Amino acid sequence: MYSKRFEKEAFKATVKDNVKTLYRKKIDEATPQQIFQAVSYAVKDIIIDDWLATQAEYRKKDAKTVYYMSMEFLMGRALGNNLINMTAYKEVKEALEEMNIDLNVIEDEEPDAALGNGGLGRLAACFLDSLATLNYPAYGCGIRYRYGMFKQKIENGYQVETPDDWLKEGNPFELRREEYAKEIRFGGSIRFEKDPVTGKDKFIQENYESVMAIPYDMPIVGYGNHVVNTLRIWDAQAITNFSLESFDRGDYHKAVEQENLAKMIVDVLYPNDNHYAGKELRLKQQYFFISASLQAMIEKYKKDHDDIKKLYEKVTIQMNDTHPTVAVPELMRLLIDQEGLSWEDAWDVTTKTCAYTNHTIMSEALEKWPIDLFSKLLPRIYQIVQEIDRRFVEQVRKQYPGNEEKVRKMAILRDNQVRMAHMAIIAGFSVNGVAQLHTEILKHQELKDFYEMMPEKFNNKTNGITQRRFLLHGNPLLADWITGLIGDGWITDLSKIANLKPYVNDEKFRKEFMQIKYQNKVRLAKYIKEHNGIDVDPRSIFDVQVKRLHEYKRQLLNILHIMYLYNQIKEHPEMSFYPRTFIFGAKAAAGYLRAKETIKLINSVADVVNNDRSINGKIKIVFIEDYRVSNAELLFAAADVSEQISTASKEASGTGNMKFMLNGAPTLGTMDGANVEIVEEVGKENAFIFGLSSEEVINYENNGGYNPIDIYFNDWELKRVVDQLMDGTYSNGNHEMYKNLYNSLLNTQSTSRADMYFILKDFRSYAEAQKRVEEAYRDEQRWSRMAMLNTACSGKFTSDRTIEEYVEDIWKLEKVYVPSGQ
Ligand code: 26Q
Repeated sequence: MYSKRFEKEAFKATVKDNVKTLYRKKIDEATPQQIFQAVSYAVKDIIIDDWLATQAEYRKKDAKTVYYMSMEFLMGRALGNNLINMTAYKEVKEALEEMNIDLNVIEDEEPDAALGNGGLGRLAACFLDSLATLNYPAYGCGIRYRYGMFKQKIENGYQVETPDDWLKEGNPFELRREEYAKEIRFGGSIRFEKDPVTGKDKFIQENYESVMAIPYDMPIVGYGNHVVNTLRIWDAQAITNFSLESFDRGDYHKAVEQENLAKMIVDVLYPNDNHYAGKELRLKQQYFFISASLQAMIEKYKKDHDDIKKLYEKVTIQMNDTHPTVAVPELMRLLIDQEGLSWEDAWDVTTKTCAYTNHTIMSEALEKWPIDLFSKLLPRIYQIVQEIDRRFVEQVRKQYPGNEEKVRKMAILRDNQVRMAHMAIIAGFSVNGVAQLHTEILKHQELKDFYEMMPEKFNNKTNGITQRRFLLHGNPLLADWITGLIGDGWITDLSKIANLKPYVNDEKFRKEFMQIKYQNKVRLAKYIKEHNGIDVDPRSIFDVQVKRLHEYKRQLLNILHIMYLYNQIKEHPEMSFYPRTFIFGAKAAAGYLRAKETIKLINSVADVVNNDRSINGKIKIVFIEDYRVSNAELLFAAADVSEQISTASKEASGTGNMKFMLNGAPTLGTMDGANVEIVEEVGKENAFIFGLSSEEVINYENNGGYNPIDIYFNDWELKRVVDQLMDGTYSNGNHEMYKNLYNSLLNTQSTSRADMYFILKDFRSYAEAQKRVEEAYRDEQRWSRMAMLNTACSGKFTSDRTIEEYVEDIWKLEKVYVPSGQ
């Protein structure tokens, strides 16, 4: 497709040229980083033509556009992915080989764009890939954090966070677009005036602070279709002429303050996953990128349309969780104060434009801003929220006369807080959960009252992942093999991967499948040797749990079980045991004590077990430092077992589970989130399911929890493991090191229930499921069938399917076909 532009000699010449103009060097003198830059600029140069052509075509077709608003885009690396989607990866690899350059080495020079925490941010990235691939006009709108997700170092077994200076060497794929800068205002007060001419109310913000928002655009390349969409992330800059003015007036202080405000706002991503922290700066970030994005959106719309009341015909806004929900009152403000619409007309437009996705039911993740903080920072926005709330409460009272309980439960403003989820639901025309089970829990538990009042808004959109990154790029051996058998249609239509099913019955193909898995395990073993200095045997079972560290995800259950296995092997050296490599990767939020203690525990157990010669290497434990998108690709490809062991009802969907499945790793998990649908697709005989159901968990919770003490005293092996947290076995005799973990399991502290996440309750069931894993793995025929069936049944879990459902049910977009830009 792009083969003309990637005519080898021409491409090689461009790379050489770039090295010369950028660094005044010959190619053989250039560092790998310099070659990365030179190659990336050569690639960007080609992308630009299609980028122009795409945007021109969208404008010509006057196509409806989705604005995907998200505080997080966990993009990972761009170079390899762009080459993949331009269908030029192999040609470029060859071209570089002829210059004695290894593309994989060059790819490793690129820092991950880690502008997100975990699932929610990576989902946004997968959605952008699918939107472009499916020919849909779309913008991703977010923040250009100066520092992304922190880099994790493990020192003495503890997590140490260091800043992620991802822009240090420059980002070759971004485009700064100064000319689209927007002013954003914070604080001050609102003066009310009647316009003498029109007689309309006017709201004038005074004594505010302001910053300029400068957009940086990143190309989002569709797979083999010449579509290039845009991820627009905003940087902040002080308003220079304003500072000068202040300086002239002797207000030097104010000028410096504005400079600082600008620096602060986009400085760093909040590294909390599934946890709300009511920090003023976070609200500033939210309003900053939302106001800028909406101003740009309206400006663009008005270029070609003159009736702002029909805005919703040409744009739709998807809010990625509540983080961008200030879009609701901000859109109202722009429509009323700037565009002169009445409240009713503005409300009509806003409620036809905004839609909301919920990603969690964890109460500690719900965004509730103190009114005091909110109204001071966003005085005009707060007035609008008050009016939205007033009208909504009026409606509730009308529909449920005398039922003040409903008002108390459903209002936006209550107990001196602004409840963002309520605002999103009230103003959104669509409210969706991210897996079937999650959506059902929303409808019948968490958001019951809203569901009863407005059932038509609620819908499910089960998450998905992009097979372009997580199979085609991350697992080239398997990708090529699949293409050899069933053709390459799966790359843009993953339902076709079901065509592998007939081959599952043929031992020859199962052997080949497992041979590829083995090679990927060798590749990972090499990475582990380089990064951890640990020798792992690629013939052992690679059992992988990689995800953010959170109590509800229960890494603690996994490591406690490993401690239990180790005790057993020590006690019965003769017992049969299939060698296992337990692999963890996880970042803990910087202030999350129990999460950090869990990381230390994993590393301490690893130290003891890995160095115990007496167990003959039957168990190895590896903690992958700095788990991120780029090394995740290696891990999924090499995994035998996918650990998805959250407390049922707590994991909204999970998306790592899908990446493992696609790469042929059966799920060991609870009936939670999208695991339920994975089992539905692959059959429960091809997964290892254990533990309480979500109903049972919710039942216990509604009745004050359960008592772990009985379990503790009635299961001596489990008791021994729990006691080992306190007896110094894994802490060189220090009895304090894991006391927070110990207490979380057993102590009935006044602040929270003991074992809130049902770890002891589910322990035996988990251990039995692990036994079944071992048994299944020993039977090569059976295991290879299970593994291959997982890949063959993963068709549903492509983000392409998810996006088509969003388009059909919520966004109502039309596909736009783009001629090549060359
Ligand atoms: C909120 C306020 C202040 C600071 C931070 C936050 C914050 C940040 C990130 C709250 C939540 C998040 C991230 C949530 C998240 O990643 N949720 C995951 O979303 C995935 C995609 O839908 C699901 O698959 C996961 O189950 C869900 O946990």
